[in-house]
Amino acid sequence: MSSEPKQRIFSGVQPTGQPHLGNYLGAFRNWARLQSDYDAIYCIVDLHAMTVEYNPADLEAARIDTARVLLALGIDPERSLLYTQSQVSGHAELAWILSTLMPMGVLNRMTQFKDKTTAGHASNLGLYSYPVLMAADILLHRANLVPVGDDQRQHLEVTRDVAERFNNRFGEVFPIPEAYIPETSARVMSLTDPTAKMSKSHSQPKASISILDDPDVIRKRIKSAVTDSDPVVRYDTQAKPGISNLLEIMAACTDRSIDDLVEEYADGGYGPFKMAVAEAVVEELAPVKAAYNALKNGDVREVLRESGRKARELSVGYQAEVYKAVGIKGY
Ligand code: AQP
Repeated sequence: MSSEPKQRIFSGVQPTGQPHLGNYLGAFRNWARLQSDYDAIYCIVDLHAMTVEYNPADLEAARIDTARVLLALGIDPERSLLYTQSQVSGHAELAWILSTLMPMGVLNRMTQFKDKTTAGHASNLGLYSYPVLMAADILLHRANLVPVGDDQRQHLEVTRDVAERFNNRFGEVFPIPEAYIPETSARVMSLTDPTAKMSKSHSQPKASISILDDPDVIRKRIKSAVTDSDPVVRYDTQAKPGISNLLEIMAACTDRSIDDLVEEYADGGYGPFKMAVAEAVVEELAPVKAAYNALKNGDVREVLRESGRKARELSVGYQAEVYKAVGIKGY
């Protein structure tokens, strides 16, 4: 039997609201699945959530609720760490060091910053340097693999880039992490505008499906999802972005191929197809909602406290290695 240590995975979620179907299919489902083969660290990235306007009075409830959703969908604190970013100061400390290696030209190309500022968010320095903090999250824990949705692909490239810059300048400290992005549903789109991604911060409730929505809400949202006027079910993200999105969602929820679904639903009209998609989503999310309700009185804070303590312990040794490499000696 091999005694090779398991590879490390790291990923994060912002406590910015009720997690949605996109978070679940694009990332969280893989977080739960990968736990048995990897040494997994999952983080509720509250410092990232501060890069856009937020209400301090709501942050604690959002952190706890996000943790509860993650536990409900199968993150197992006996096997994986689950804590909040602000519990471990190494994230912010490493972000500072990495920022000294990050060319502004690289950050100027980030589409998320452009999208968010165009959508009306203030263009503050924290939002601009969001990818640097994300790189620090991943590199602090020496992650090899990062399960994320497609929207984080560009930030992962930046993480790899800054890790290489650091290693070239100061010696081999960081493994170069790989993105782990699912083949279907890597970018679940809004139900009201299928050219934009589903996101927690979307102002229209009808645009997304929360992981905890009641079955009837899920059915209504999918029934009213924006599609097109040619009632043939076929996969074409340019001509039929709404139907293509629903096909991806159904493929991910049923583990069937898109071709297989098209063969079954092509000529039956949009109504029956949408009903089938809704039932697939309801079935996929039902166990998560049941587990979430069962956890309502559980002590989520104790999980965060204990994982945070372990993550802090790990990070101290890792950060010492970084400080030594950059020439900062401890006394
Ligand atoms: N639509 C999506 N499809 C697939 N994966 C997605 N992810 C996010 N949206 C989709 C993935 O979910 C993980 C957590 O990301 P996040 O906390 O940044 O989620 P969000 O929904 O994007 O959050 P916000 O607060 O609403 O932010 P913005 O305004 O950026 O959309 C990540 O792995 C992400 O890839």
